[in-house]
Amino acid sequence: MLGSLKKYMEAINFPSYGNTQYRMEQTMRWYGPKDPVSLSDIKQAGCSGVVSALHHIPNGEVWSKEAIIERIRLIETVGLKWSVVESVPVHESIKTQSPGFEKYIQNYQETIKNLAACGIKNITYNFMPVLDWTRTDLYYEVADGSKALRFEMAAFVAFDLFILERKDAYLDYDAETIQRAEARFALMDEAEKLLLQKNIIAGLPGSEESFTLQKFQEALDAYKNIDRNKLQSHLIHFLQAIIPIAESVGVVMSIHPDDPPFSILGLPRVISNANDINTLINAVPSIHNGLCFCTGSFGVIASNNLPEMVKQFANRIHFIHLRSTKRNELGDFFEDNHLEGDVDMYAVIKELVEAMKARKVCIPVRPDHGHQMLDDLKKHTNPGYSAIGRLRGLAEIRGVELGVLRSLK
Ligand code: CS2
Ligand code: MN
Repeated sequence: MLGSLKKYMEAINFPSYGNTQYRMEQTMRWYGPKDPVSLSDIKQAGCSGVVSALHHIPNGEVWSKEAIIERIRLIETVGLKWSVVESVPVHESIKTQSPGFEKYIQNYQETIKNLAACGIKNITYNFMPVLDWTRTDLYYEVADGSKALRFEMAAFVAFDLFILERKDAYLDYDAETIQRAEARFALMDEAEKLLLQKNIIAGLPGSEESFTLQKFQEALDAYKNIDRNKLQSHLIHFLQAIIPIAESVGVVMSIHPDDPPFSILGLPRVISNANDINTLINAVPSIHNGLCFCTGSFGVIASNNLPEMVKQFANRIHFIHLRSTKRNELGDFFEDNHLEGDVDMYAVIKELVEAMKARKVCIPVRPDHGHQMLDDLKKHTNPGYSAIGRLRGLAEIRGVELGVLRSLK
């Protein structure tokens, strides 16, 4: 990894300031050949690597070496590197431990071995029940006219209570929240209701699942008897099965935090704060049991002190997602510009720079989402994954990193 990064830095003639050989490895997510953002766009954004996954392989199946090599070839043809796999999805049966789940764990182990055999050694996954990341609004217009992703609590609760009509959902909310949801729902026309439903259950980019309302309810039902402790024990069981394999083939595994980092639709959450991370580390201490440090996800909870968390888990952050959210007292949040919002990006990057220096590694980073802006607004884009918004985010992040590095000289 270091070798190719060094070559890249020589190629772009990056001057050496003190410890600058340990910089973040700049990447963007690439969804594969159908992604409207091309590999050469990503290269021009200044990236040396991409984050990719074989989305066409059904969730739970083994990724063959042939399929992996095909993807490597595509990426390397333009002079980029496949830095991180995001994600090898964890099949729902592993999360619920329903009959036959052992087979899916074996398949996961095979995929880890196949990726390692092809030289891909950094894998991200998440352990969110049913849904990957969740938003209510994919085109929320911010003050400058660009569009951002947003989670609006009243709309979300309205979906839960009045569209999904989940049994016992009322028990999860206080009277004020229910009232706000009623008022919000009363304002929605049919088109808005449909769009809201689609945004929540039809699968955002990167999610491997997409549902109809009925199938969605069935998926939720699978968690009827699974509380937080149980889900946590299923995660630990999974880690105990895959981390020794990852270790034996030199792969680092990184769990992505819950997004949003609180319970939704009565589903349990197990990776939302430092305590949750500690539980996993105590159960499976190997350094291969790592973390994808997503500031946008952790940052939604005010009590998560992000720079402190970087310091605390510095040894096992193998992948970084940088993005900032802006929350309010109602539980809403939207994705702000990377250097604005609630995340103290300077302090986070400073800690990351320290961590890389101490560990003598370059950790891959991606601007996790960006606004739809400028020409992006006229194009079909994957919400959160347009070229220009992420380009802006990455440019700002790398500027902050350079400033930190120079100041440490
Ligand atoms: C999302 C997710 O916030 C995010 O990073 O884009 O798709 C995320 O990549 C996955 O949950 C990680 O497994
Ligand atoms: Mn993320």
